[in-house]
Amino acid sequence: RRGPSFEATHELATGPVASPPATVDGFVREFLDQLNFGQGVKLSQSTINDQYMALARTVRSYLMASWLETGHRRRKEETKVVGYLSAEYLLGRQLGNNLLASDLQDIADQAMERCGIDMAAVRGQEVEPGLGNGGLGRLAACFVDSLATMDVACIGYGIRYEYGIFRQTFVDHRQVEEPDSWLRLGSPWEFPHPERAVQVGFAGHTETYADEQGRERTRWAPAWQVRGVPYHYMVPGFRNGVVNTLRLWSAEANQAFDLQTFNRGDYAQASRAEIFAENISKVLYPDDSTPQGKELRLQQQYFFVACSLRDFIENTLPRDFDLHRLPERIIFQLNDTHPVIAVPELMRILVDEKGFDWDEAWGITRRCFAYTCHTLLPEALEVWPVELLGRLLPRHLEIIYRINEEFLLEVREAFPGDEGRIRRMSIIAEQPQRAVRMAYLATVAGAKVNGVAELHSQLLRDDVLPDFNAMWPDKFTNVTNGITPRRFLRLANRKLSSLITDTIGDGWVTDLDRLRELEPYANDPEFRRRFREVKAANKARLGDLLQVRDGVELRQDHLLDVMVKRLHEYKRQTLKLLHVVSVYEGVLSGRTPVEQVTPRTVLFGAKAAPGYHMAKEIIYLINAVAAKVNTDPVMDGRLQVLFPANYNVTLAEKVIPAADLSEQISLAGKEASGTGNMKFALNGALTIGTLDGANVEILDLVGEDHFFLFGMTEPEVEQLLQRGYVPSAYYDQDPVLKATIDLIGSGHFTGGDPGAVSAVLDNLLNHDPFMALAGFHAYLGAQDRVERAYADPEGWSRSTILNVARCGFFSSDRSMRDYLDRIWAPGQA
Ligand code: GFP
Repeated sequence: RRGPSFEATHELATGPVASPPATVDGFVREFLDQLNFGQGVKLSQSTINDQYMALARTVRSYLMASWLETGHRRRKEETKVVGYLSAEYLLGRQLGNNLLASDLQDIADQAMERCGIDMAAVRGQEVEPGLGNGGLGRLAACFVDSLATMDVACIGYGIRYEYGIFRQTFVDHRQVEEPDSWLRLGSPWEFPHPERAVQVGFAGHTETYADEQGRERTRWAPAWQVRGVPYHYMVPGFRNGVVNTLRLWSAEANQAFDLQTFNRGDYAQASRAEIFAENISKVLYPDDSTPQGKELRLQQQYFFVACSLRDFIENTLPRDFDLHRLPERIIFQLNDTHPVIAVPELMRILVDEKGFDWDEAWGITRRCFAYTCHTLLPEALEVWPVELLGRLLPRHLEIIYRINEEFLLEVREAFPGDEGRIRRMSIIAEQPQRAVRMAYLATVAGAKVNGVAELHSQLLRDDVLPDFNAMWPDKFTNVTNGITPRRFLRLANRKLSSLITDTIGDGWVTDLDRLRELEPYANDPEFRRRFREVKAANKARLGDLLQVRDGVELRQDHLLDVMVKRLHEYKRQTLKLLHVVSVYEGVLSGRTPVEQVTPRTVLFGAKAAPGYHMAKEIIYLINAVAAKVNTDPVMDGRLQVLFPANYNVTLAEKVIPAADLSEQISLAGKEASGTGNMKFALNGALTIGTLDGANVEILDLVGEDHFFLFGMTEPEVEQLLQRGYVPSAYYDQDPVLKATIDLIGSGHFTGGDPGAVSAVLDNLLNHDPFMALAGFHAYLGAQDRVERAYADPEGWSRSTILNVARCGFFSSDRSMRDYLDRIWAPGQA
């Protein structure tokens, strides 16, 4: 297929596969081979996309030997595997990460230069696979990175959505969603394996029959089937020769189209089956406000776990493997409730297909799953109406009923006569409609259940699943989330990385606790100066990007105050906005002389779920306020509000290293953990935040002097709720809050039209479920402290350095160690 270099660098067929030589020459040769023989173009005629594809494939070929070797070794050693089941992976761009992991960054830079290629432009060509919504999906991506770096056997299982999270644009200040066609130009990182496709059934009926020994058995006769085609992605560890696999499933019709119908000329009808099947993996989280949407979502969930279980049992384990020993070889980690239908699926495989008796199968199943909960919001705990589940997966519903029946017997035995408890704990809810509580099913089946930060795990035990905790206290544990230092420090913040490495060596990249060694340097004026230089350079880099990407100017002399995360009321973007408006209103009304305003740029990044009306109204209001504040001469340019559209991982990598202030201001008891909070602290921003999620642990580690804490604690929130929360009382009593809200309500930001903001204001004044008004006063106080601290650059730098030095705990490598110790430990198999 290729030129002579192929023979020279690869042993064919018999021997191990070797990578091309890691020299600039070797790289150039491989790259040109890929361009010529892979893309079919000469360098002189190649487009940027050709160059990107060829470069990606070149990097791939360097990782290939490690990938094959890792797979081979895992099979030989018969290691226990972590099967991470996640409906989302928010991977970010792959090229930079894979160059970093394979230690080819410098070689690639030189090779491209030699070929006259603009490396930055080539990197910019990559469209990130946005196969996730927010924190949960990004966490999955961090976890698989860490597991590879720690050489833990892991297969990440998920869905290869043809369209990831929508591309956000703003039209007249409002969010408009466009399809994210990330595969339009092809993805060089995926390896389709249609020959490993598996069948997945849906609907139909179940029937009983007598087997050869005369035992009564059940089988499921699905009404229709689709093919799940796996696409493999490399997950390289950091320079350790390990490459794990991410296996994402794509749905295809068994029969592409009906030829007879096609020949009759009815083309639409002929392709119906194809369209129907392919819809399953078409879009990430389709809007589920319609019944059709809900059903599709359940189809997605069952589709990917059925494919994954089948793949592991039939294709990954040795052919003659004794499934009694399954827990020795796999632990399926359920990333939230989306994959929980895997529990009855494994039971179905064991009982119906493999002939296990029920108790035996249940004993195995209970040791093969563990469940991570990521929320505290009751509405985010999935339930599936019995009617829908029974129609789509009739056998699974029967199995769930039986699991529930036997579980409730256990409860009765443990708490005799406590019928109230039995009703509360049932996996089947009776009100408002009969429905399966997926979190309960996961808790019953899971060997362990964990929350994602200390506070969250505690609230999970006390408030969300207290009855289960009473029954099985040992089942519950905590693993505080983490982030990968490779992508979010080493890759995103090259300058800070170099400074750290120059100071303490490079061991921190895989042992983030070593950042502690930076602590003494917080007192070193020269180090502080260099630290500030890094921040300034990152700010300039972000400024350049925003100029090109969004046509806006980032003021380099401003405090950069950042709130990036998905748009949700509980995260309280409105509280941040009220602060902005209050600063503006202060100047406008003459309360504050403009010279007293700390020059500040507030940068928002957020997408609202397409069906979440209030979130979209808040986006509108942010944009409307920005338009006014940014241009009103009264502010003298001292307050800027930027809201670059389409916040994603790629943008995050530029924004986070540039930030001075990190906004983590959710109402206490609502944010399960947060992971953005960790990324900012590790990149030298100070946090203004509440005692919520992992903020609590950040505060513990960095200390109160280096964190701007404000707001109620979770018990205080509860007390206020008990007393009766009346948001309008805060409005009536706090003149600044009143003036702020009145300015918004006057239509000042909306061309004189107060109606345009009434939904948000009504909600705030009359409901305010997340207590933004109650938090306002304390928040403004904390912002005053921010400004005083910022006025002392040496003190501020000292704090930021201490944040970096003390946050090594938040490496996802540590999270993975905790999962291994507390959940996946081989002893529990
Ligand atoms: C969810 C929770 C966060 C948590 C992440 C990861 O994030 O508090 O940090 O999961 O555990 F809300 P989103 O997917 O909702 O952004």
